[in-house]
Amino acid sequence: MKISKIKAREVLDSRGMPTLKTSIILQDSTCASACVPSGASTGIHEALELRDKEKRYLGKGILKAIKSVSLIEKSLKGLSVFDQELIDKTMCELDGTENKRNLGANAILSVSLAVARVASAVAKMPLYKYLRKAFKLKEKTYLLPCPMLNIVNGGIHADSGLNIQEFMIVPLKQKTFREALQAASETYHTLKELLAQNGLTTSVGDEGGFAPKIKNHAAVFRLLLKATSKAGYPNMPFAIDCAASEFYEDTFYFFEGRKLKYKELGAIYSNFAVNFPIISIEDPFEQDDFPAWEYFTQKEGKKLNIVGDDLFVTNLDRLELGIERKAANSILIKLNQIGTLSETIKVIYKAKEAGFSTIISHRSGETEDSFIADLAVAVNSGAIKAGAPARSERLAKYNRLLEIEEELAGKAIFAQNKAFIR
Ligand code: 2PG
Ligand code: MG
Repeated sequence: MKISKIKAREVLDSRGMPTLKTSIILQDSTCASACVPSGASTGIHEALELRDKEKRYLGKGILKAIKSVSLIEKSLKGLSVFDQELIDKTMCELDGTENKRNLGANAILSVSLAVARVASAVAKMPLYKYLRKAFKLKEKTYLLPCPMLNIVNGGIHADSGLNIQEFMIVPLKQKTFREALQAASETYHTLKELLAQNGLTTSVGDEGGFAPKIKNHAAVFRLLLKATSKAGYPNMPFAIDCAASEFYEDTFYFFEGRKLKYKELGAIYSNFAVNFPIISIEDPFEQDDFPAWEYFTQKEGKKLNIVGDDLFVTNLDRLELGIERKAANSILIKLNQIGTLSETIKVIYKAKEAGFSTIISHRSGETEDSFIADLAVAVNSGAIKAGAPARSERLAKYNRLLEIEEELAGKAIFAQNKAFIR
């Protein structure tokens, strides 16, 4: 089935900023669309998100990226939608740069995802099943990913004053995805009550988590412990995303009002992990501070999941460097950090081959698109991170997983402890 038309439009994301929604129309009029997300704590090595840098939308318009899609349309017209890898390669070649700065990774990704979606419609397959077929993935069984839900927002996603960007709960002891989501929701609402009782604000940050003004990180963990216990889930583990590049300058980390060297910061993290049920730490150090990452992975890598987000930016070369240097043991996967579905899948399988765990992730600026839910199931990623169990752009992903779990009844298992097993 061949591509006849590609149409991109400017829509708004969860922060009210422009992003692309792109539709692919086939010769028989079958049509499907995809939206792309947008980050705030972006890594410097990410593929380029093309923005207009003009007056409208405070420079954040994406009309230039829409023009890129028109150029892409000319090269892809007449190609079969089932040739996902050829389509992705054609777009990369048309762009011709390492970081997709000509056409923009946002433009390219919107087409890449819409192609997969329309192809799955033609194949009359759910997207997760189609992705397995299109990329000849070997998995035979299905794993429902364990959700990692960010229920307290800090860093640049909120004005809470906390250095750590995300405090997540990880309901991996539950038996099904549905039960895990229920446990997370009950904990979230219990936390809301506790915050109110303590005179703290219950307004939320960009990813739907609460954003109370608590300067002390340990106090947040204590509140989370209270919330999980009171909600009836006393053994629920936690995870954090430090997004440390945001509080790093000139070899120092500015954390809780102190100026620290990486070993001192590592000791604070280790201490958190002794005192609280933390199982996973994302971006504990700056994106190019390899000595810090190596040191910490050597020290804590047997006990903790150490996740590279800004470190790897879903980029094969960065991941290979990290594997070689033993700089982490887990990778966060974001489609828009690299810009095509084919490249993303390659990175996921490289990580798996190296024994890394994989976490499929949303961005802080999201849309109603639930593509990442299907992607997580297609590749049997043990985990998915899609924000709080609140706000529709976050729930679109979790609700899609509820649907998939139902569809795969008896054929799929919930990841539980397999989420991070290497
Ligand atoms: C992260 C993400 C998503 P952003 O750092 O992991 O939670 O944030 O999209 O702002 O980069
Ligand atoms: Mg991150």
